[in-house]
Amino acid sequence: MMKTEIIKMLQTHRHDYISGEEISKKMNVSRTAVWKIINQLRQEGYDIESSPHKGYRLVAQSCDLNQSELEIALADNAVIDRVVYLQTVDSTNRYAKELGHQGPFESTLVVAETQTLGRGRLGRTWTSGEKQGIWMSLLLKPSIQPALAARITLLAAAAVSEAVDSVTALETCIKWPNDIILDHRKVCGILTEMSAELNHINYLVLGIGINVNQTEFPDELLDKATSLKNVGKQDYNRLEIVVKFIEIFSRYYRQLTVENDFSAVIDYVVRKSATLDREVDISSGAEKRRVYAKTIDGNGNLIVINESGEEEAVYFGEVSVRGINGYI
Ligand code: BTX
Repeated sequence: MMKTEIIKMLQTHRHDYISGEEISKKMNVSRTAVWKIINQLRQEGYDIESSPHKGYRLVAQSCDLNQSELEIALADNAVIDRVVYLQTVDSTNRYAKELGHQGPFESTLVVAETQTLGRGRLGRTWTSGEKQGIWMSLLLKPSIQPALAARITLLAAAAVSEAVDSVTALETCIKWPNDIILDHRKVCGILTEMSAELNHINYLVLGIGINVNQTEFPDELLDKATSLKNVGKQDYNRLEIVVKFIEIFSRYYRQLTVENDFSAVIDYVVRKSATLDREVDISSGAEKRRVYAKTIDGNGNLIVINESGEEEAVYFGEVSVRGINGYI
């Protein structure tokens, strides 16, 4: 995309002017077209100086989420082909599923500044305040058996936790299989949806909501939810977190789908798990049982000691797990 190319040129000439003529020649467009794009970039938050004789100069980087920065971050990415950045949408998962429904698609990252109908699992609501968090979905076609698709959820949980810790220096943990916890509260939720045949996946949508800079939550979430800012007492850069997440996610995703290697994810999840070595309640529909969570096996299943003292594997997607004291 031309806008991305121009911002890249300005970035490589950082601190120097680059003439409108040079840009227009390289891009093969008129100088008026260049001027228009420069104005769009300014609206996206880039501080670009212009001088009648010298041309344009990038004074300050836009450091928030926007289409151009996401495209630059994804330019050499081997997993994600395309990005759609939206100001508002009902749900990024719904949007990505529609792309998947329409037939052949490229792997796409959908990011929105706000969702009017953000969804959790089982039709629950996900609060997605404007610019306060990262509300995104990845539309993918993983070359794995549908029965193993839940691995992608765990993989994403590991990648979110690792990315957040690395950018913020906070310490998150993972509540198997799909929540990221900070200071005993949920800071990120993951909703995986897919369309599949018996032995192949048509598309998979991985929806991720990360609470970043909000300081207020609706009353009913006060004891369950938190944000990075609530705990770290500062604002965090959402773009940096998304870029780091994509880098780590793509590495794990290729290990799983190309090399069939899930071990790095499992190691990470076991190390950072909030669920293990304790009694937990697992519920499936109306049934609720109290078991001891022992470990996570190589396939990502939770291994528990059940009521009869026997070891049992609990599969993803079947249950919700609760600590017996409080949310985790
Ligand atoms: P979940 O069903 O595990 O969690 C939903 C529950 O979490 C809600 O019922 C509520 O109690 C609580 N909750 C709601 N909003 C928040 C919040 N902002 N922070 C913490 N807790 C909250 C988890 O479902 C999966 C959530 C996925 C959200 C992403 S955002 C991008 C994508 N698009 C979309 O519509 N959903 C996903």
